[in-house]
Amino acid sequence: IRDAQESRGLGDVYKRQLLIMTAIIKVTDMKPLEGKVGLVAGVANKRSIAWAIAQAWHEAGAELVFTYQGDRLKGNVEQLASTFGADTLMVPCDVSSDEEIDQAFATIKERHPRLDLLLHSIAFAPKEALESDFIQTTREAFRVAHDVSSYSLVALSRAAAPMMTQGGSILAMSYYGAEKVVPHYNVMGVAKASLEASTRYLAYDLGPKKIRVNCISAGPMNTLAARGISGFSAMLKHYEAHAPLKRNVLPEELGATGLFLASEGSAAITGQVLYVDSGYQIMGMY
Ligand code: NAD
Ligand code: 0WE
Repeated sequence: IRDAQESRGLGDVYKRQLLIMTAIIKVTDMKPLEGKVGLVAGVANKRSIAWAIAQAWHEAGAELVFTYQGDRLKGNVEQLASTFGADTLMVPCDVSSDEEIDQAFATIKERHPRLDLLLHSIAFAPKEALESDFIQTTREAFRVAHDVSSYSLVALSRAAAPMMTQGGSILAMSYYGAEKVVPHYNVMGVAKASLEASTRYLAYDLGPKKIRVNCISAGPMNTLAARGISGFSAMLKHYEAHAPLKRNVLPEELGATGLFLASEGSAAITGQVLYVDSGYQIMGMY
């Protein structure tokens, strides 16, 4: 368009039109996240929700950086992320350590001074806290659940925000247990309520910098974090029977919503929790 404006001569009408047409074709041909840089935290394996959203972001043209919890997951993440290119940056980052977060962002900043997208797809509570009654939650289990599953969003957002110099989109994963009692979800439900409230306060802080912060609240997904949770397959069956859409959610559907929340189509959406749960959350009686 600037080329077109600068071609001034009287005989240049056609040349001008041609340049405008070329610019329009270029823009309409662009993938929605072309030129964007995204940080993805929370890939453990190919079933991870983070991986589903990373694939959608990648296919939309984003360049991605991955953080992983520790050496135990390094191999998995390398195998997956290197399919996006051998030079894909992967850095260790245990979010319960301020030093690891600082170190990770220092490394990321060297390669990518600007960041546009951040995905937080991380949760942990000590196993016994998800097995006993909520009332038995220890001070330590409560602390760890909130530290890893909620505070980490604040910490990662604070590190990422100064790099989001052209605005940005921050996305975190939540679950229905944040707003209603889901037996055995226990302290994780309380931590998700904290994550969702943090999303709103972060959205308020970062709005003036054109950084949006939202949550996807996903229906139950068959991932590593769900494995070993007793009665999990019964939960999948329950959604099939009772959710309005009478089916469970597919990973690629979380990818599609993750892409929407990262793209211009959601430019005026911030501080929200978007349910991607086959409609389950609207039900009052089943
Ligand atoms: P997942 O096990 O694939 O992902 C969880 C991730 O958290 C792992 O990559 C793990 O390494 C990471 N993690 C845990 N502690 C960490 C720490 N200290 N530092 C850094 N990373 C740490 O399981 P998932 O189901 O993909 O979970 C991703 C997110 O989705 C979580 O926030 C979870 O609560 C949420 N979610 C899951 C479901 C479900 O049914 N699976 C439903 C709704 C929301
Ligand atoms: O957020 C989650 C699970 C997160 C999670 C999973 C584990 C298992 C291994 C957090 N901490 C741990 N700690 C471990 O030691 N989900 C939304 C999946 C989930 O977990 C449940 C659910 C659902 C759904 C637990 C009880 C009831 C329902």
